[in-house]
Amino acid sequence: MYTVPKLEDYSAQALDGAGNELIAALESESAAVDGESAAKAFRDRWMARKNGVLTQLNELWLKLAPVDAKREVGRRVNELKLRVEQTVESVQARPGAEPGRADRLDVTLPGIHHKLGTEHPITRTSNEIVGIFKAMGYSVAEGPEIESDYYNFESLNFPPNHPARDTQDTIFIAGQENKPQRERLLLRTHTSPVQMRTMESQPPPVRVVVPGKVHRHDTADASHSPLFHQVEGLAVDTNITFCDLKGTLDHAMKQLFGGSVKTRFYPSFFPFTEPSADVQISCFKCGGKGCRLCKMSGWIEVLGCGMVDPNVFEFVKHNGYDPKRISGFAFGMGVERIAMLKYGIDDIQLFFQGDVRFLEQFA
Ligand code: 2NL
Repeated sequence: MYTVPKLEDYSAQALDGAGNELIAALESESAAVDGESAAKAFRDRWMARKNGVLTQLNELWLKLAPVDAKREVGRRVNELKLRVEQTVESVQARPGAEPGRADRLDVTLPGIHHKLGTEHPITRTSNEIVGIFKAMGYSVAEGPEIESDYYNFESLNFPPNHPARDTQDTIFIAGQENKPQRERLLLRTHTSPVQMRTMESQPPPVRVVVPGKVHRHDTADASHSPLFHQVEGLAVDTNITFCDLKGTLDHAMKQLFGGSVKTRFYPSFFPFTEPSADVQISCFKCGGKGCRLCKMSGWIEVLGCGMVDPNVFEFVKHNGYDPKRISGFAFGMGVERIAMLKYGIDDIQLFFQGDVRFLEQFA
């Protein structure tokens, strides 16, 4: 440990040497300071009025200096004093040196609680729907959100320029005018392209459900969103009938909304199914008597379905889908719509805003 020596030689060289020794001690001791109490001891050792290093410099160097050296020794002592004060100040400004930090660790305090995340209600609803069909032997497929015109439209019996395409409010990728129409890229408006890809990759029998994001050029409001989620399904085999469709979807709706709901199949139109139907469930809120939820009708529309149009099978005929030999049904539902009904949510935007006050209600 450094102690202030008495000076015998007052040459510039000797004063340099003594000053450098003091600075070296100051640097190495300040580097070793760790924590609040060490910082305080460091300050006292160097700056205490009584017996601090600076006081000793005054006593041993300045006061004992011969008259002709006093001026030069005083100048050097002042420089060293400044240096010591700056070092002490910087040591006390270190994090952990100020009162109440590193030296006051209370190990009995509770830990920092990190909140666990949870499944988004759309993910949960999508998984629940998919799970109901998995339990009936369906497999699950996913596919690209950027699709070709061929898979999104042409192969699904929307011929080029057919007005049914207008109902899809499609978002197209720009700058593809020089490509043949069927190769032009777009954001898929439904997950049906994945069923077409499934039929291309495997012969019948097929039982598959396809969850995923879909896109429509819609302005957002309480019931519309330009991005939403679908679960579609497809069953193809020999002798698949409309009865199979009804039984399957009736079972799925009872699983989803409760055993006491009834279903009815209301005539509709989709380009890719013939015949087509909208599926309605009896109102699970009023039991069919009529209320605000079912707009006094007793019935709520929940999905669309139908028997796969033979024109669709023509596109995959070479892969075992000869419409003379096989038949199939298909269906599609909007996941947001199902979730809004199940959880009594009146604004679709809540699913996309990420407001924790909304989301934590599903935790
Ligand atoms: C709805 C209606 C539907 C389909 C989707 C489909 C797929 C293939 C062949 C035939 Cl590959 N059909 N999908 C069929 C009927 C209805 O969705 O309202 N979705 C929200």
